[in-house]
Amino acid sequence: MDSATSDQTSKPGQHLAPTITRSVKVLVVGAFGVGKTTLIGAVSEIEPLRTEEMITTASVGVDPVDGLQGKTTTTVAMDFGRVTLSPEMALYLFGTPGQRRFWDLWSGLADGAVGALVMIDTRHLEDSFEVLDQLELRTKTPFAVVVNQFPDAPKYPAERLRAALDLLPQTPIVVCDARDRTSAVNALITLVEHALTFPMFQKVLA
Ligand SMILES: Nc1nc2c(ncn2[C@@H]2O[C@H](COP(=O)(O)OP(=O)(O)O)[C@@H](O)[C@H]2O)c(=O)[nH]1
Ligand SMILES: [Mg+2]
Repeated sequence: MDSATSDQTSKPGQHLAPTITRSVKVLVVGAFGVGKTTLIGAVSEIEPLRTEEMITTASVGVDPVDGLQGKTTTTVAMDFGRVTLSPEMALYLFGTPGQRRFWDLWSGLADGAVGALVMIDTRHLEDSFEVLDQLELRTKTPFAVVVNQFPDAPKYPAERLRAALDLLPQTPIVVCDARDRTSAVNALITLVEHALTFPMFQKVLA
């Protein structure tokens, strides 16, 4: 994981390095407004593909915006980006909408993915219950929980979050700032290392 860890602040070029031998798919999931688009934008070496639409009056009452006063767009399909984690490995990131009306997409999107980053905002923990339930129900994907630490959000010790979210002892919990590339790349490395503990992914990732 040298290239990402040695220089996480600057993004490598647009072009995929010729040394890359493994391309793996990772999902980025989480409730509305947790920072999925922000995280993919912060890490992606290619111009992230975004499919966002202005929040219209049609989504008022459907998409909660408490605490997200600056948020004027909502992801209607998904975000896509790429990050090179080592000279050999590139991750392709698929940010998938968290709203209930998109849940049916998840199983298809999870096909072939080695893992999912589940983003959490501790101001709206209850929104994460549904996301975790649906992820477990619709996919068999290993996941890591990433707390996107907003300044006014409560800070809980990892073990309290583990209990509140009913996570297994081995599920990683990391705190990150989705706007910060180093922090977001570290969260992705944690996820890949976790996925490596699953025998079915050892061939793909090692
Ligand atoms: N303070 C702070 N704001 C953030 C952070 N991550 C995202 N935001 C803001 O929170 C809002 C929601 O983020 P967005 O990435 O659109 O969420 P998504 O719905 O999960 O894609 C945006 O206005 C971001 O600028 C963070 O780590 N800290
Ligand atoms: Mg988004």
